[in-house]
Amino acid sequence: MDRTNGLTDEPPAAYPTVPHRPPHVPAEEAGNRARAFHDLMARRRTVRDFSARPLPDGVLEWAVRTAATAPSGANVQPWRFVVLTDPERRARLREAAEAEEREFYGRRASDEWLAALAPLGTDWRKPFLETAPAVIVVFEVHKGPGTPRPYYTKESVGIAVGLLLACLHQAGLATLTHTPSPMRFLNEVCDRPPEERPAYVIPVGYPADGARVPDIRRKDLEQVMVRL
Ligand code: IYR
Repeated sequence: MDRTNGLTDEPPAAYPTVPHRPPHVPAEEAGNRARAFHDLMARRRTVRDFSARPLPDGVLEWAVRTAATAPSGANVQPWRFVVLTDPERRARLREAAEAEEREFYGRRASDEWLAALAPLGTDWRKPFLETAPAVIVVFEVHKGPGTPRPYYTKESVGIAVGLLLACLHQAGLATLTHTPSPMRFLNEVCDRPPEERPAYVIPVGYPADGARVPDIRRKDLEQVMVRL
């Protein structure tokens, strides 16, 4: 029987089932566990100043494995995580990204968009693409030779990236969710085929000593949750 896990054009007729083994959390502990996770995640911040301190062995691999546990449409798992650590490759990435960003900030972005970004102080310069010890470029994998048609691709990849950021954060690392636009240059920089569409560029590393972040606030629960 074909047991290819939906990764080819020939899906299996039906998956066999196995008992579900969720982690056991006593009901009286659930609130504490949820709150502890919140307190950890609330300290995650997008960082733009990275140190060159190397990453501990194995963390990137565990983070990508974690991301790859995300739910996906029809279990197609339509993601590719390209991990760039080679300095020469990251220099190419920076050069190409900055060329796009110069166009974005100088020409393409509307005044409204630039005004929305102004409080963050971002500009076309992307030194973090070289200073961070690793950059993960996340691709959506669309239908191509040897890859099946995915469903809910953006949703699936977005959830995977959420898990990736959460895993890296709880390992003590900082990330930046960078979105150069347009992104097609990333196929060439990362040697990926056209059915793979770049979606996120994520520098990973330790924050620089004394790194500062904007004093932004998250919305209150009442602003984001509606009870019916
Ligand atoms: N991609 C550009 C611009 C940018 C857009 C948004 I929306 C941000 O939240 C931050 C930056 C850049 O990376 O600078």
